[in-house]
Amino acid sequence: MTTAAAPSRARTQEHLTLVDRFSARNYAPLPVVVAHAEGCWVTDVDGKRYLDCLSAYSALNFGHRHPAIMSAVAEQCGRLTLTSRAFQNDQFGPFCEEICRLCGMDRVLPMNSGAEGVETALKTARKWGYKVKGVAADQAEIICCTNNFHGRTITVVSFSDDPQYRDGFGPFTPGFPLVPYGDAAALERAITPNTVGFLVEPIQGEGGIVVPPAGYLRRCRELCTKHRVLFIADEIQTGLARTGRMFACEHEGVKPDLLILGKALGGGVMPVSAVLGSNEVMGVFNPGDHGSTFGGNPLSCAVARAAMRTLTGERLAERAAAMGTYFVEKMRALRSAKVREIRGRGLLLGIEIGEEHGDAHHYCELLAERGVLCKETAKQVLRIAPPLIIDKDDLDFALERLAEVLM
Ligand code: IF1
Repeated sequence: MTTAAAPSRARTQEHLTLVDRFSARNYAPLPVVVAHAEGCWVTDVDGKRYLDCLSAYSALNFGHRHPAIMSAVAEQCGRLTLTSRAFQNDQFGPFCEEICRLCGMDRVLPMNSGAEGVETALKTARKWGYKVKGVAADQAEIICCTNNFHGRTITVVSFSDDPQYRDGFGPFTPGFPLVPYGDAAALERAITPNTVGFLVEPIQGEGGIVVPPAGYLRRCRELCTKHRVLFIADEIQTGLARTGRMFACEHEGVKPDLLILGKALGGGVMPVSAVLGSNEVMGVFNPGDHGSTFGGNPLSCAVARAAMRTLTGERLAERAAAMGTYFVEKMRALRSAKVREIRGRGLLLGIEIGEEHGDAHHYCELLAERGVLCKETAKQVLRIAPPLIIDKDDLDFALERLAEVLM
């Protein structure tokens, strides 16, 4: 009896060979070479289809090439793409108004990558510390959390506690003491008269989809208010409907002093980040203090406006909450002996694999063979973060394959 020929992976192999020869080896991606994508599905160069359960680490909350976002891109590309901030452009003012209203903040400073947004928030907090709070020059401290991930610049990895993210990149930027994530008492003990900010992820993504204890964010908010420390929420991954609310801080009724957005703000098209705050905090900037060539460019403003319209128009936060509840219930019903814990909020979910059953990357490989793409986080955790437009049929496709590899 002849067996069906294994599907050709010739084109895939061609691309893997090119990348191996010419790219720096700063990643070890799954051997999947994507050529086309639409909605929640991608197709590789050899024609194999996969359900995308990573969403480019939550940058694809709307799915791939969402029609409303793509038409905004096409329309704007037909008129104007870039001016620099040396001049104004007709997308910038409306973008600023719309994002401030969405976030309930007075002012916004737009940047590009998430790390640039984090750096901008750190500079804002330090400047506010010196100019408004009255901290002595060069003494400002910003408290961060263990197990954090806020990007890859030298200052940001200066306060990482992951040896790999720091190895070979010193000397590091001072002024960033760490406290255990989830421990508000430790935060209070770490605050000094020089503390100007507290930087926190409402849920730690790369740290392993770690949801803090109930009340933690609220208690930290109270402590920041009491000690006049800026509560800085890094919602680059958790924000914009991913966790079932527009912002993850809303799960505890917390309003940050500085809000950092990125990833999905770019509509799955281009890097767009933003820092938002009150007039008092964002008022520390004078012309020439800070900026970037592409920050606030007309194309990124048009894409971000379309992204915000889509988030609210398609009620994606409610959808993420409902689909996330559906997924977790079905996943728990499997009662897999290999699964130690299922955690997260909305469609930012982590499936922790017991160490005796191998690491999460192994299951990512098994799932990719079966047409589901996801990525491990913190070695033992399968991160499940599909586009927020996903429906139950596609979630069932993922659940069936998770059952195959975990039962
Ligand atoms: C990589 C991780 C996720 C972020 C938070 C800032 C940034 C990120 C909470 C910086 C970026 C990305 C970076 C990407 C992989 C991915 C990631 F695994 F690295 F940690 F999502 F969990 N704050 N996260 O999650 O934003 O400069 O990348 O636009 O570097 O491998 P960026």
